[in-house]
Amino acid sequence: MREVVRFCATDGAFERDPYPTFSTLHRRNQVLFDPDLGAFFFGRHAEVDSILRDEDFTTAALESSAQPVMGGRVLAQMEGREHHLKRRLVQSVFTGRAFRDRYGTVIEDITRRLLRDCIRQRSFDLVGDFGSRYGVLVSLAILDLPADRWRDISAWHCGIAAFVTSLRMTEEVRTHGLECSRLMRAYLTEAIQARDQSDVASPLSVFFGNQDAEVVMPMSEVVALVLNVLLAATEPADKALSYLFYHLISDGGQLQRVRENRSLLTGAVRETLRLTSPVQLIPRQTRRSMTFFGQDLPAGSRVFAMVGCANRDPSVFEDASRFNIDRFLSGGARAAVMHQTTSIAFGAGMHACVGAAFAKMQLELAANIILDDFSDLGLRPDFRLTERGVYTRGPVALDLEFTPAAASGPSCAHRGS
Ligand code: 2IO
Repeated sequence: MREVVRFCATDGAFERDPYPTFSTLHRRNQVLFDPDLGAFFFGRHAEVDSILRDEDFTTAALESSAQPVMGGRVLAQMEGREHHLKRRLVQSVFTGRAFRDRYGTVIEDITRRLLRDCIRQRSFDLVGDFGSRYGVLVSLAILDLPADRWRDISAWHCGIAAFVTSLRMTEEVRTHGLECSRLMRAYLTEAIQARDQSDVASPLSVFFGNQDAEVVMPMSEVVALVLNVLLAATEPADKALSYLFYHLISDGGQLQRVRENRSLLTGAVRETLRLTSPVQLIPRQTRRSMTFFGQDLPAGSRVFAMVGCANRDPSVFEDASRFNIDRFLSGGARAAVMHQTTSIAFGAGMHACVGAAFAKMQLELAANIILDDFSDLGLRPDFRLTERGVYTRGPVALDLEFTPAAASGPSCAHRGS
């Protein structure tokens, strides 16, 4: 038997500084149990990886934690043929050459336009002045949804995300989340009805199924799927981008290296997602009673896989709490394989994030333009990093100073790759 340690995931101390808890879990053979939530928390890399790959850990918890605001089941709740077909559909729309050709410049344009407002100031907040707008605008763009109501959509998104990611739901969060969900779904239904049906390559057309489609969804399922994509693409975007720049700037040597050799950005993005994973927890529920890594778990136990903790496990990552942009790149092909088997930022197993490639592309596109537009970037001297969230987690703000680039227009050093 291993040691079960009482834990309160929602007491504020863990949210402020989870890192001592992480390192205790790495050092000792412990599992955390939050009696208030009735949930076990596993944080070692091997445990988290097993939970996510083992089908005896189900996603049934999402029925109460997500479905009420998603208006239907999300991909992660599906199994078998339905899961296979719908996942493949989403994958086909948001990956590949055609996707990059269609949306790459759209994402770049959004980034440039938002940065223009930031450049007018001497300093700006990469989260509040840029990232939160950027996240929702890009999500709307890749779904071919109009951008004019982005402020409402951003507010509804926050209410829905708070519902999905709250560990202990207050009545206020519940009511507000359900109201945001109602407004969001009404809006999406209308926007989807008004879509350009002649654009057969649009994600919305593809979701409705072309002539010989294997999967034909009614409106309610399309709305749920669109909301699933919208939420999953928006919620982590500003968090990942601001963490990336926080790490790069805090370690100025690496910022300079990336500036001069943009191909290093891929590794920097991956390393950011490992060191500060924007999605820290993934909920599961045991299908049957079992003994898991020495821990007895009754059937129906609530379990959280601590992704962010696993990604700092020193038995897997050398110098695990250091931001090392070469971690996944040195070693060529071997490193690429290593990365897939070691960082769990996008989950693992059959429900691993279907948008992982898109997320990395989006982050790289935006980061390249930010580096182009700001010839020097620094943290404002009075800035102190404050992170918020135990489920999804990110900097509350990132106050940056800069000297505007002398040349107008982007440099082309890294283009054409
Ligand atoms: C939307 C936490 C934003 C997903 C979720 C209810 C299901 C699923 C995830 C990620 C990120 C969200 N879970 N994306 O953890 O689609």
